[in-house]
Amino acid sequence: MKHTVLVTGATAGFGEATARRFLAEGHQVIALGRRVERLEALKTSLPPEQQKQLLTLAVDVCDSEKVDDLAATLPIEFAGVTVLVNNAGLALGLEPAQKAFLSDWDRMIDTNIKGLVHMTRAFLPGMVERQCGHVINLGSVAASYPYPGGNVYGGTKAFVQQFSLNLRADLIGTPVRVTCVEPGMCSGTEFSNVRFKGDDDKASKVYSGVKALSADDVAEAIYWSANLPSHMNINLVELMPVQQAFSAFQIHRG
Ligand code: NDP
Ligand code: 8X3
Repeated sequence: MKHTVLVTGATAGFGEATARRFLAEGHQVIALGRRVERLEALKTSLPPEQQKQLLTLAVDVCDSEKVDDLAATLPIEFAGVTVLVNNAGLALGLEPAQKAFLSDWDRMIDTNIKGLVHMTRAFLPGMVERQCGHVINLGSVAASYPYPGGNVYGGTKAFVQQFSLNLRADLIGTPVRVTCVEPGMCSGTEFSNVRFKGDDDKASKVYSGVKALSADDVAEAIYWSANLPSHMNINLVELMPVQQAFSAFQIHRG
């Protein structure tokens, strides 16, 4: 089927790669992000036929009034979203909890939790009414595996995982699907540049010597989940680079 896919955070990283992937396969895409110039650059970089399939909207997912009205204000040819990709999100800082900035914690909670929840609440009723829809949430391996400095970021992604599973419980009896995609280390996006607040040197060192996942790899998992036969629901997709694995518990011996 031809989808109308709304992707939040489509100005960079996974969101942009996901928008491009769906457009290349002939689907319609509504691309959201705050940076208008990036949305314009995405549009002008596309071949003319794909430009017609794309609607760009400068929206901050933390602007709850705008988000709550979004579904009702879409142009008719883009109304009836069939796939909502809740991708906009961020990590800020890697300080231990006792040293972290409350303003960073607030922003992660506002974006990764409240933004995602408001977007979902805005589009879910239409999906249920039309008996067609799929919510794909971007979680993280940080939801399941704690690491030093992950504190609130990991907490927000644990919320995303559990919210996704609970949505499935509520949507039983409808054909609406819910998937949580949980990537591990991924390079080539702005994730670490944002986490380290513009210290690009520190950001690039995170991926030194590792063949990390790419944004296209994650877009592939999203595209796959959305295009399986309609009776199949992928609950969780956890993916990591081969060069990433788990470490042992830390023991502090006094
Ligand atoms: P990027 O920083 O490359 O992209 C984040 C996107 O989110 C940008 O398009 C940004 O656009 C948008 N965004 C951020 N805040 C807002 C907001 N308030 N309103 C609207 N859009 C917003 O990150 P990634 O692509 O790497 O990450 C995407 C998602 O995947 C995030 O949820 C992240 O937590 C998760 N993730 C990332 C991993 C990684 O290693 N990269 C691994 C696992 C999960 P703009 O600034 O224009 O608004
Ligand atoms: C992003 C991956 O390991 O930096 O969610 O938390 S990690």
